[in-house]
Amino acid sequence: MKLIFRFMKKYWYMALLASAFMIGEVYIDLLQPRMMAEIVNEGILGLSNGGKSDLNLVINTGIRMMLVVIGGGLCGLLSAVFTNITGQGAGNDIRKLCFERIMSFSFSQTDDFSTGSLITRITNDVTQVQHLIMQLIRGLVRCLMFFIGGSAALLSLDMSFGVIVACAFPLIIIDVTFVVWRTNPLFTVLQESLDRLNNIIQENVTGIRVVKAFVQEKNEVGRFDEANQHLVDTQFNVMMLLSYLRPVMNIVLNFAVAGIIYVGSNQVQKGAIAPGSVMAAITYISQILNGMMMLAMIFQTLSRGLASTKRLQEVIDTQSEIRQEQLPMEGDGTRGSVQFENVKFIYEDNGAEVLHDINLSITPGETLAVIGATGCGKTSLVSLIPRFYDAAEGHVYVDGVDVRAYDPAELRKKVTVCLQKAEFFSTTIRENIALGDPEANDDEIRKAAAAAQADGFILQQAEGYDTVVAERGMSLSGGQRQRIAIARALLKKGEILILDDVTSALDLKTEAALYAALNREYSDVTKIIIAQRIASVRNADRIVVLDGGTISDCGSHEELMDRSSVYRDIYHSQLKEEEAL
Ligand code: DUT
Ligand code: MG
Repeated sequence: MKLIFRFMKKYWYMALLASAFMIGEVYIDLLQPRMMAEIVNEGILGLSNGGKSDLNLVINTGIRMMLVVIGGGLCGLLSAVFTNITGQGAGNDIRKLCFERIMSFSFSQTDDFSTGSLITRITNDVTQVQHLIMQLIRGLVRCLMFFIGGSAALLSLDMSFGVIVACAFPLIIIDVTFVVWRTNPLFTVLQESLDRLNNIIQENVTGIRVVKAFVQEKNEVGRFDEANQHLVDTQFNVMMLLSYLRPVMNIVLNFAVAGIIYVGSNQVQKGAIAPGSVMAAITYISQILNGMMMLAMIFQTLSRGLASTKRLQEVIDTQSEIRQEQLPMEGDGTRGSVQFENVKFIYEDNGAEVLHDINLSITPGETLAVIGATGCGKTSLVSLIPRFYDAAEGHVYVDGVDVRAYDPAELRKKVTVCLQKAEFFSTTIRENIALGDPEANDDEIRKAAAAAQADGFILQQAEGYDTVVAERGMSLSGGQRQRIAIARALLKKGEILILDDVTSALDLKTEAALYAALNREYSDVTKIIIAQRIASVRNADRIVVLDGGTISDCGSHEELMDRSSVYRDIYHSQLKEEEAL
């Protein structure tokens, strides 16, 4: 609820207007039975005119009624407009804040929520909260007005009708309470099964190529069906419970109407009330009870909306773990140095200890290569530098300052990572490269692309730099994609450049040209290069051999050939592969 009020604050006057117009609409609805009674009592039966009907009165009142109805419609329309402004506005604000939060999440926080759940929250849950807000300012007012105003109008006709309201009221309350009580817990389940379904859809749509390549469509459809069935079952249960409402309500309503007719005709015979007023009373009782019935709908939206509010609150309350910490900011005066000090790293979501006892010092401008078997922790090691993850123990320093002391955005300006898997946005090649520096001019973009050995093939594309690439970069080959990603990283001009296995899809000649360009044009940048092939790393200043989650050795190619058996093993196995070719 806190969340809702917080976001409605900005629109309080809109909400107030919406409620005011709603009150107007209901007031007019309640006025009509009275005018109808007047037509019957005075116009037709002529009760105060000795039984002489009065056609003029019928016409006059009829016209008045029509005008009033138009006024009521206008109020209803305006109320709906202001309600929408409030609901959409607040919903939009919540969605924006959630999106900002999600953008600030660390990788492990995103893993914790799961992407599917985050998508459900920002779409479906926000919609539920919007419904809730709209119900609060419209439905609740409407229902209370019908109940209070309707009862007042009914009792003002004849106090003896009070008995009927007093009998019907508890029955409806019991009905509503029962349904609300039973459906309430189901809404959380409902959102969760929607999460699960969205996760499956998301995985399969983004991974459709793999699914098809491995002919897994049947399996995946099965997985989808299962999750979908769960959703359907839950929804069915909710609907079943809700369907108790109507019949009970109808029975109560019919009895109430019969009661009004019975009490009313007695009163008419006693001369206490006019026949037209009994007609009005029948309309009032159905208005009152329908108002109560709406209460059930409101409670339903309320519990659904509250379940969603909780889920959104979770997102909003999750402060990014990657926050600047109060640590000394004095550096050692270097520009582009990195130190690992007794670092241990664990993936929190599965508890896997990936790295331990990492001690490493990288000097500015150095080219450091990291080599090691697949899965040995190379990517994990370098992701600690831009703080994609935090070390479990020990410290990582950039320019002599603990990475935790930096504003994350500042740190990531210094450290550029070219990820193992190149991600693209569905826009032009130029803009995909310019992501590295949105202010860069064409010359700078071309220069970065040239160093990344990408300029040549980009110019060969149909529209050169303006060629639009697909989201997953599918219109390009693997090696082309990697080179565009490298160009993007080079354009950023950080102090430290991390290339995570980005040259694996390049032929040796292109790779050599890339390294030559890096040494020539980016000599002051510290380069950390992860590679699988010895050929890619042998010219690096130093090579780190990662084995069993720790640094087994570090030195130049010659030194390592001399003293590291792990390195020699890698070397010989690759040599054999080459010979075998
Ligand atoms: N791991 C996780 N969770 C993750 C990522 C990796 O538990 O989100 C595990 C898998 C692996 C280890 O950490 O056993 C190291 O993974 P990393 O990606 O660092 O290995 P790599 O050396 O970069 O492997 P590759 O050469 O295949 O890129
Ligand atoms: Mg890796």
